[in-house]
Amino acid sequence: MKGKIVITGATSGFGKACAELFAAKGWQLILTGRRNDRLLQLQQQLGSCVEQIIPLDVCNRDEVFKQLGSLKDVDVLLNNAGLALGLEPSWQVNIDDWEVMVDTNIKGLMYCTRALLPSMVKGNSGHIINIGSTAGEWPYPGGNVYGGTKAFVQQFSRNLRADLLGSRVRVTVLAPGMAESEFSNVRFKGDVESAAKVYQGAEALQPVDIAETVYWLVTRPKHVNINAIEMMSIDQAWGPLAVHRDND
Ligand code: NDP
Ligand code: 8X3
Repeated sequence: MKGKIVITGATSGFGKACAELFAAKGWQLILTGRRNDRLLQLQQQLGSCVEQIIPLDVCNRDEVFKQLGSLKDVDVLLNNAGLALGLEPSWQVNIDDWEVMVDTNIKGLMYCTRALLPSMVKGNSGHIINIGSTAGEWPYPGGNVYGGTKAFVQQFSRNLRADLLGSRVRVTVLAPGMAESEFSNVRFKGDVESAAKVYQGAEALQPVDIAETVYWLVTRPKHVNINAIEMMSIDQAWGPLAVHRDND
């Protein structure tokens, strides 16, 4: 056995790709997500590598502490569960969507971290990898609270490092740009046409690209902490700052 990884949001996209890659590399997996049917499918697919599946909503604080707080000998916590909802300007947005993003991307990530960190500190070993986003660094119209939650993930990761100095517990924030997963289906609430348009004509990052990067991160020598990685598809880059002109 190479190590033990807990993956939040393993039922799709990056989390699922990580589960598949880490299983292929001989790791033990603890897989979580809300959709139990998908967890069961993954368990069947990956066999004995899956130590445990835990149907879990990361927003449910008591459940997170109950389910993750008692786990032992975890080498890696991949805080991946997250979502964007909507792309409307902030004055038109559904406030419930904002709350769900805060509850999931910020509070859920906090709960999972706080639940698992004591045993890592006690064992003086472990690695927390937080999935941020380019949206946490680079603003765009409609990114409002989603980008804000990912900026939290970035700064929280750095602050964890500051707290953990003197221990051998590592922390990394991994911030991908546009990647093809169920992310846009969720963002556009099942509007598959709008979701498909996000990736049309461009070669987006694929979940396996993120999984390979996560694997690289955890296989660095133990004295090496990669603080942050930002990665994008070759077909994505920054544009000029926007300027409103009266005659627009
Ligand atoms: P997917 O929609 O494919 O996967 C999201 C995962 O998060 C699912 O497994 C889902 O599981 C889980 N999840 C969502 N809400 C909850 C919750 N309340 N409790 C537990 N699990 C939850 O998208 P991605 O794989 O693309 O997204 C993974 C992460 O990467 C997210 O944090 C996202 O913000 C981030 N990201 C995505 C990018 C992209 O372009 N795709 C780029 C940069 C970052 P279930 O529904 O079963 O609970
Ligand atoms: C997902 C990437 O650009 O849709 O975090 O916000 S983006």
